[in-house]
Amino acid sequence: MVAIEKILQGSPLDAARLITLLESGDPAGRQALKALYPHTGRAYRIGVTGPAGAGKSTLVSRLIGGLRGRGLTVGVLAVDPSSPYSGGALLGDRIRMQAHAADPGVFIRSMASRGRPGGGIGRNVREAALVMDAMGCAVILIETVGAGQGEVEIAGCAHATAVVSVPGLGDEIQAMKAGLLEIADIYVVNKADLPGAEELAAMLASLAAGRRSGPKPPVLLTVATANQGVDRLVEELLALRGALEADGRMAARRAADEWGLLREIVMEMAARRLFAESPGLARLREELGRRAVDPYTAAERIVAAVMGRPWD
Ligand SMILES: Nc1nc2c(ncn2[C@@H]2O[C@H](COP(=O)(O)OP(=O)(O)OP(=O)(O)O)[C@@H](O)[C@H]2O)c(=O)[nH]1
Ligand SMILES: [Mg+2]
Repeated sequence: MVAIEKILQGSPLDAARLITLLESGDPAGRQALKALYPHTGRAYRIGVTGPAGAGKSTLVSRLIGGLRGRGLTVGVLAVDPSSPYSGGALLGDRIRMQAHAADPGVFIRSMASRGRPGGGIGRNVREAALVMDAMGCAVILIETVGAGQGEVEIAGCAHATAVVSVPGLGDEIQAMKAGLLEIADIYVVNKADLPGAEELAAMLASLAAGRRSGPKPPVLLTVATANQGVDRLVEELLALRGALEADGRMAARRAADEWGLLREIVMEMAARRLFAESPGLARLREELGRRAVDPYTAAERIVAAVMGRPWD
């Protein structure tokens, strides 16, 4: 049994259990989310994304400090983390560990995007975010690495996206331009203590100025290790929330996110149903093995049988 009441009271243990259940695709997890759903819809989800080693985790640890300092509870979802978190700090950072380790206002969860049965990473991220929302996290930080399609998919689960880049990654910035930079609401140049930060910031500012639609993303410089520029970033992220709410983008993004989750649930349910073992399916597999039928005709037969009508 999933302890709904305990999750609503913010129990990290019960929330973690439910997220594990949801990751495994257990129907009990879905039942629990039905009960929790009316208690969700309040959290502000912020994607923090960028190339490996850009300092995202260090920055997220600092953001936790800044948000907690403003009395906000924080959830963190780290997708494919290479350095583990503990209680609001990167493992190994003793001072910050002491600061957040016992803080009940911080909930952290890691998640692997590869090798997961029955569903894309988008659904897992969205469901974990819903659980954190229900347990009372006011802000949810979603850390993802890279510059590929997966990150754009995860960014679709966030209400706002901060794209982190660092000086000295010429080629990666080029690669990021296409996808990630387009979805950024805020550009962060981290490791601003290193040479080339100003040039990178200028390049991003000109990129922002060239955007065809929507507000131009601000460019902020940070030194996460020294906690510099982080307070300004927190202010910008919170101000952004107000701006998104005021001009209707928040409502549109929430709606798109809900629709994205629904699509993923339907796909998963349909896939299960389509491939549920049956004598007909076994027969078809046998026919396919003998090349008595081609895969296209076989696929049409499965879909037609399950959906109750021929497929076009
Ligand atoms: N010089 C400098 N180093 C930094 C800064 N921020 C982070 N680092 C260092 O950069 C390294 C990577 O930091 P992480 O926070 O683990 O980076 P990440 O982007 O989360 O890395 P992945 O999760 O592996 O993609 C660590 O050694 C940090 O101490 C910064 O502002 N300046
Ligand atoms: Mg990291």
